[in-house]
Amino acid sequence: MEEGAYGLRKIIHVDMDAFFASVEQRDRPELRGKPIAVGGGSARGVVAAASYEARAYGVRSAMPGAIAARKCPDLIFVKHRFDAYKAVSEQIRSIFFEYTDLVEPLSLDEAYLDLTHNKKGMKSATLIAEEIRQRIFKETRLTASAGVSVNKFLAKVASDINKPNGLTLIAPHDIPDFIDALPIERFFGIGKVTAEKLKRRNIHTGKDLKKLSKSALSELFGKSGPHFYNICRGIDHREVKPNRQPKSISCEETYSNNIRSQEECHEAIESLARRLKDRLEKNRFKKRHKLEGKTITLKIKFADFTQQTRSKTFPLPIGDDELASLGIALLQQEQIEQDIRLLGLGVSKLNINESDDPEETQLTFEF
Ligand code: DCP
Ligand code: CA
Ligand code: CA
Repeated sequence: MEEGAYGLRKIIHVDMDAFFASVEQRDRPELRGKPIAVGGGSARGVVAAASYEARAYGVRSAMPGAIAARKCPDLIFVKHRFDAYKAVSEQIRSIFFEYTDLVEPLSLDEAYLDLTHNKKGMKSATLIAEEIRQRIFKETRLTASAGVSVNKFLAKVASDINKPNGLTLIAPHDIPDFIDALPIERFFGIGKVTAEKLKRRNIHTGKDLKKLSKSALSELFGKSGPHFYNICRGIDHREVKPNRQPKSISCEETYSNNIRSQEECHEAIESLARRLKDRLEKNRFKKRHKLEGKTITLKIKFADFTQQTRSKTFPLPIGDDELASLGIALLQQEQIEQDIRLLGLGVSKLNINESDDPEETQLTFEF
C-alpha cells in the first residue's frame, strides 16, 4: 500500500462468516445448505445467528424466533454450543498472532490486526489477509471475510463488503470516492435511530456527512462528534490495542514513616484492601467481566529492605469484602520481627476467562 495523507499503517479486520451458524453446519453435515438459526428456538428466544440460507428469507440475528419462523417456515432451530465457538475463536486468534502481536479481538469471531510491522516481514497486507483467510479455512473448515486499509474504520467497513468469504482492499487513492459513496448505515457506530435522524436532514452518504460542521456533528453524536468528523474524511488514528489480560491485580504503598504497631499494620492493610477493591471494580466495568481472584498475596518489605511474600489460594474466588481480613490473616501467619516500610496486597489466579467476551455479555436473550 502506498504512503499518503492517511498515514503508513496497514490494518486488517477479519470477521468469520455467519459464525455460530457455520460452526453448526460444519459439525452437523445434515444442516449444510439448509436455513438454520442458532438460538431463538424457545418461547421467548431470539436468533443469535442465521445461516446464509436463512438470511435469504430475511432471518437476522436478534430477531425473535417466532418472527423468524414466520419468515422462513422451514427454518431449523439449533441450540448454541458456546464451547465449540470459543475453540474456533482460539484457533483463529493463534493464527493472527503468527503475523503480529497487535491483535485486538472485538468479539469471538473478529479482530483488528496491525500488520505495519508484521512478524513475517511481508509488505502486502492484502497478501497476508488472503493467507490468513486460507489458513483459517484449512484449520477450521470455516470461511472468514477480511478488509484491508490504512485504519480501523476503513478496514472494518471493508470486511463487510465482499461477505461471505471475501476480501476487500480500500487503497489510499480510493478512500475519498469510497467514503463519499458510502451509505451512512455502513458507518460503524451509526445505528438505525441516528441513520433515520440523518436521513430526515437529507444526509444519506459519507459525502453528505462531510458537509456537517464540527458542532453539528457533536450535537448529533455527542462526544463521538469529532470521531465522525474525522472518519468521513478517511481519518482514524485509533490504535490497534491488544487487550492483554492482567495476570494479577495489586496495590502497594511505601510508608513515609515505617510501620511499627499491629494496629497500624491492620489499618494499612484495610486501606490497601479498599484500593484493591476499587481497582477490581474499575477493571470489571472496563472489561465487563466478573474479575475475582482465587489467590491473595501480601507483600512485606522490612526496614532492612528484605522482602517477603505470603499467599494463600482458595478453591473459590475471593469476594471483595474478604480482602482485608484475609490480608490481615496473612500478616498474622508469622511473627513480624522488624519495622515495615512497604506493604502490598494483590489477587491473582483471576477468573478472567470465564466471561471476558463482549459476545457473551451481549447475549442477553435466551437460546
Ligand atoms: N451474535 C449474537 N447476538 C447478536 C449478534 C451476533 O449472539 N445480536 C453472535 C452470533 C454470531 C456471532 O455472534 O454468529 C458473530 O456475529 P456477527 O455479527 O459477526 O454475525 P455473523 O458472524 O453471524 O454473520 P456475518 O457473516 O454477517 O458476520
Ligand atoms: Ca461474523
Ligand atoms: Ca463479528
